[in-house]
Amino acid sequence: MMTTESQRLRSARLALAACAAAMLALPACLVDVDSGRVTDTDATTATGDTATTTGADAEDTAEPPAARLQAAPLRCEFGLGAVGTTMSRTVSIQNTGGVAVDVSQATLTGPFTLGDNHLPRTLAPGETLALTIDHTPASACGVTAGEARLTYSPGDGELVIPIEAGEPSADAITIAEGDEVIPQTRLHLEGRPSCGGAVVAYEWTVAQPVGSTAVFIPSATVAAPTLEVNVAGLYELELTMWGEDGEIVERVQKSVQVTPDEQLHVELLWRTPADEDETDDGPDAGSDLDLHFLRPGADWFDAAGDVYWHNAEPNWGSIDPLVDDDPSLDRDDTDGAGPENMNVDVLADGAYRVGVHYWDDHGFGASFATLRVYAHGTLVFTCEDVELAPGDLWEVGTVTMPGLVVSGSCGDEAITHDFYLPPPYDQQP
Ligand SMILES: [Ca+2]
Ligand SMILES: [Ca+2]
Ligand SMILES: [Ca+2]
Ligand SMILES: [Ca+2]
Repeated sequence: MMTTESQRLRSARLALAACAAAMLALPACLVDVDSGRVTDTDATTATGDTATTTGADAEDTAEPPAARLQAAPLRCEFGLGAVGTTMSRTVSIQNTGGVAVDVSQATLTGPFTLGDNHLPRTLAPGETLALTIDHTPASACGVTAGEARLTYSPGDGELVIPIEAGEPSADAITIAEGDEVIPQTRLHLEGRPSCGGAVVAYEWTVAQPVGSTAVFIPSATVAAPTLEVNVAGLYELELTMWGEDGEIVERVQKSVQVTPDEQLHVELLWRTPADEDETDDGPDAGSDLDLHFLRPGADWFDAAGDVYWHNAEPNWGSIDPLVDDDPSLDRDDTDGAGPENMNVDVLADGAYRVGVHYWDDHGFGASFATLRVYAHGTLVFTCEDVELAPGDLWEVGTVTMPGLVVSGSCGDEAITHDFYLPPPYDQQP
């Protein structure tokens, strides 16, 4: 839920930035208030585009003409200013409805004041009012926000214009490991207001790559949690810090790009619908799927030629430890969700096989596996949500050298049910 909220906020921010840019290029541009962040709570029903109609035309329609105001730009942005120096911004308010509108008052929240706006005032259809808003920065960093709320009649109308000043500072979040890391990095995060000030509550959220189930340790409400990023892709962090009076001291976003640095990175993730918490751990906390990677000619569960949980770091190719030709299963997960991943830097020529075996469901039933293959950090092969029952072996495909050519199948024909386990695994209860 937090993730969704965070994504929503981010997309709204992007949309507003685009709008502000458009306004700069075309100052006369008016945007329909119904489609933007500015809300028009006009109680009457508009009968169509009445922006240029007059009161006389409106008599021809069955419904009374709508009272309607539009703001341009949709949002009042101050940006960064000198501490103690007052800045002014003007928002153009136009009567785009079919009748005269009485603008009774404007109320502001946040550290913003109205300029000399001569309210109340009556606007004829098409007429424009320049609303001036002032702001005197008290701090050189962080973002402060508020809104201007105009009330008008007829129709108990209300027009809300968001106001924002300052610039967010990404410095409010520090990440000891940096913002470009490899999978399986435990990030050590710390939040501290870039302007100083007391913080009494923290809330971290993260938008994760699909399938990733990383959680903040010990919780998402401390100043300095850790987060283990195991899945390749973009993790988008957001931190909100509150002060003693319940006000937001600072809200800041920062992204971390997780990119495999080996020649070949094979990643297995899964979800198990019957498992209500796929992030907990313990011997029976979740389902256990396994990634397998076979060298040319090897069989599944072949102790020397199959890289899997029982043979996580074999010595392939040269016996010289300085030659980087040994694959490794860098993460085995036994309690739901994964990921598991296999990495190798140098592969001899031949066809290597990739497989997924459903070892034990621990009572949770069917799972849906996602397998991704990265070559030199770039995603080159994906199968999403392949349904597997306990005992199934999914022969995903092959990686052929030279050329690192990946091919495979996400379909049922690639799955062997009740796969025969060679000794000693056939003794599994
Ligand atoms: Ca679980
Ligand atoms: Ca496993
Ligand atoms: Ca070797
Ligand atoms: Ca797990």
